[in-house]
Amino acid sequence: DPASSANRSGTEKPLPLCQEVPPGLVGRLLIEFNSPMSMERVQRENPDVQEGGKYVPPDCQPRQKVAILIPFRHREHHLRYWLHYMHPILRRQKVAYGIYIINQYGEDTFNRAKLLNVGFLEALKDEDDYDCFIFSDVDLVPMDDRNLYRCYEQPRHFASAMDKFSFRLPYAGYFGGVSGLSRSQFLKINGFPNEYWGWGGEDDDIFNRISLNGMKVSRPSGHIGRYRMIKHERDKHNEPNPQRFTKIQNTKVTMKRDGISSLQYQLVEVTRWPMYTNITVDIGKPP
Ligand code: BGN
Repeated sequence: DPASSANRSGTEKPLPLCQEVPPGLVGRLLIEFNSPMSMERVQRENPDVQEGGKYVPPDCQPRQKVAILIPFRHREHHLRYWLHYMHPILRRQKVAYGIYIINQYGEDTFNRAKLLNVGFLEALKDEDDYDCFIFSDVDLVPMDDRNLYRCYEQPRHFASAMDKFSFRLPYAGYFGGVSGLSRSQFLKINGFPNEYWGWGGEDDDIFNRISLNGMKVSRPSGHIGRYRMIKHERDKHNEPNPQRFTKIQNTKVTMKRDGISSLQYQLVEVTRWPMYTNITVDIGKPP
């Protein structure tokens, strides 16, 4: 039982609730992607992470249980950096968490938001008591551990100051990169759209869903919401989606039918690696 610890007399004594602001945070972090990273090193430096990339604070009772979902295909090198930086940060933040890589099977057009819908259902199949879902791109690492990876009263946009946008929001309604919704916030918007194939617009559709359902995005301040993005070439099979401009005009109508309620997919494989759980899924291809 993670909520208690054995004392000397052999009886169990309940752990205190984790503090609202974790005491061991260090603030601003040096993040760089120059020297290559190995999975052996990540494992060696994170011995207290359990199989499948799960962690529970040993010294206090966490306030939330967070599933971190990463849409993925062919970015192993980014994943090693991401895990290297994120496991220690998440540990200091004192939440219970699990890391899920949602790997798109095959080489058809990429679909980020549909993969994240799959991640939501598969994480809940794995552990039915996740309170909070954080959706992160694999190439984004926070530069400050005070940017707490948990859920808030309102849907959260974490990546408010990315280096590639000169540490500012590119526009007021930007919801890309790293975001987080509680289980009830996610269900209230019928999850994410399944019909955005290729790059762009799905994050704007999610922002629209949030606003249309009477919620308001919350963000960390500009100096805490800073991120480093790993530079990379444009991916194959993820070309800008020419339909995105018209699609984001129609969220109000489409969100009712297109979402977690209409999600269809074929699970290909679930593998529990030491540092993460890999879920490979066939999500089909654009019509
Ligand atoms: C926007 C994209 C987002 C992307 C940001 C930042 C669209 C929809 C038509 C305007 N939206 O323009 O998906 O996250 O840029 O790169 O393309």
